[in-house]
Amino acid sequence: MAAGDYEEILKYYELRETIGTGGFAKVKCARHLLTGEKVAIKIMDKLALGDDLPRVKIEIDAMKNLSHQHICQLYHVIETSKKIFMVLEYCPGGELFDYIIAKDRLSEEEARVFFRQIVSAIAYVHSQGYAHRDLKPENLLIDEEHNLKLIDFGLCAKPKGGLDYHLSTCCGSPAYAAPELIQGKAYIGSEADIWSMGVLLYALLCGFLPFDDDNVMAVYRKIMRGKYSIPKWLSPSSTLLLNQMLQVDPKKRITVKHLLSHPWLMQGYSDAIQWQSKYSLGRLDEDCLMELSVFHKQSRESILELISEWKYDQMSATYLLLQSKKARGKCVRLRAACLAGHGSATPSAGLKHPRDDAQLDDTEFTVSTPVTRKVVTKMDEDKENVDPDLALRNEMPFELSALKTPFAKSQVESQVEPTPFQAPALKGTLNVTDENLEHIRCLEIIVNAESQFTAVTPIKKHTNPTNTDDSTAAEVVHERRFHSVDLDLNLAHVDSSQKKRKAKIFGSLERGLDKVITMLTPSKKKRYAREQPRKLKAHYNVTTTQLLNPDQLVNEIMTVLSKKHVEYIQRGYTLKCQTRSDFGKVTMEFELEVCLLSKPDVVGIRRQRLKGDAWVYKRLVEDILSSCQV
Ligand code: H91
Repeated sequence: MAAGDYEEILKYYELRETIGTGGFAKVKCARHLLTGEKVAIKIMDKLALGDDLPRVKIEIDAMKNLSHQHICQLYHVIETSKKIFMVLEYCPGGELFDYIIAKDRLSEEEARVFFRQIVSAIAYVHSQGYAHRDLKPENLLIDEEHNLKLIDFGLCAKPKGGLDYHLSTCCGSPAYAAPELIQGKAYIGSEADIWSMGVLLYALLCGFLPFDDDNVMAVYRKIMRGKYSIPKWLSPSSTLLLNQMLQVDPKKRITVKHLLSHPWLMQGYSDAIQWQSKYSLGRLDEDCLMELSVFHKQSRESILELISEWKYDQMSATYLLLQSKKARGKCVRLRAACLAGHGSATPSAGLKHPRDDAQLDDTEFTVSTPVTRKVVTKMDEDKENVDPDLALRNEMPFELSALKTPFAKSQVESQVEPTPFQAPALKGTLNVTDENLEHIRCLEIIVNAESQFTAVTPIKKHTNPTNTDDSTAAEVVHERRFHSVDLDLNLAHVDSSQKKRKAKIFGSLERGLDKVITMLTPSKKKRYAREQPRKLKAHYNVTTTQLLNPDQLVNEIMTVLSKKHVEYIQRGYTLKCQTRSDFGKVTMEFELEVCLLSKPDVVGIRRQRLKGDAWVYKRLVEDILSSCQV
């Protein structure tokens, strides 16, 4: 990344790791310097956006207009000559998609809790004259309180004459697209959203899609017919609701108004779904106003006036983040973290904030010297021994990290003989079809006397202007056509016992690994602190094992990745993986990280999709993990 492009955003935020990419956007985790709050920043490159630039403007306008408890909050928009940054509410629970697949499927009760929130968000979106047009579990995130937040308004529409007016652009993901939309007919946005919600509800209750095929045209044919299977675990009331939503004729489809008090959604609840926004941008919070007023040494009234403009600038962001802090029971307090040279974030130079000596509520965020932008956090603890400039940017070029990061030891070095392990019920049941898996290349890693591991070839950055992430690009060493393993995890095509076994993959891997007995050489356990994998909390994106040797696990995963021709770059205990299409385009990016979990003390594998189709990712990662003979 060119430093100049990020100058403006770095005045207010400390950027951290990339958490997602897709289209022309990259999403990074970051911390707002004044409040210490975690945020997500969607970064778009204007040049790469080209003709899609107006879409981004529509998305930003929509998000400025929409403020709701189940919609991801926009805090700040920064536009520079080259980039557009959207600062958004951070949702630590990640995508609903990952949550569903980790659990196989949700119980009717849990699905109802989530679906009520989805109906609430969509009823509100429609009430504001918008249609979302890209509803899917990947676009619903889980927040700290386990509530859903709708994201990605890039495809939304606000018909000029109101929501009853017809739209004509066919957009969204094929599997969730309404029949009238794929036929290219004029359609009503809200009706198309209801269909997608039907597909979504089916995915929640079943863990797979109602209309699925490797071939997009076949998916379309299935959608047009509107026939889907009803797994035996679906209750009659769930089946009825799905039927009402998945009506091919949009005029026969249930409306959002009827959903608000639908019997299925009311089971166990006494009130209809509350869709009105609980946030009011009109009435400002006095405590937050006062804190801003003290911090900026301006009257309450002038601060109130500035906030009321809702310019989605640093003032809006600071107010909204303070308010969110307060709502979470944290102290409404701004930090003097960015005193020097940080534009509008700067209170009068040389003057001390009246409460600068006060105890900070958030111990993980301690303020360093005013002249640097560096903020010391818990997350930085594991960065000792690292070039401070790079650690500050949180982006280490691969070459450097290969030299500085102690890598998992090679098979040669680690003498431990892994106990062969058959992933129960999985080995032999997975097939990869040629269509399904793209031709993938492999990056060789060798042992280097000095650095333990480093890449064989000099790592070159891709020159692709759209790839603004410094971290993942690597020169490919050799190419091999991939035809060997067959993967067909499309659950619609297998008999029910197989389906069950396949659907349980993430869970069964854990149980399988439980059986593994490994030895750990004490000398290898901890040579120095940075040889350790990260310690993470149990999360549904983490598969637990009962292994004690993380190095062995990393090596095992690397072997499987090479076998499956998935390109990867090793960074410590993280494997950054990618697949490509026949044409060399990166189709999928994901990370597998070997980590340590406590209580019980086990080794885990964290998985995270960064880019690519969620369901294809699911099948591939299931295949990789089940092939790990650790
Ligand atoms: N997908 C369509 O994976 C593939 C953590 C995480 C935490 C987030 C907050 C906002 C957004 C993403 C977050 C996030 C893209 C966000 C909001 C809007 C938007 C986009 C992202 C991924 C990108 C990373 C996302 C999930 C979706 C995580 N993400 N884990 N907080 O348009 Cl409005 Cl693209």
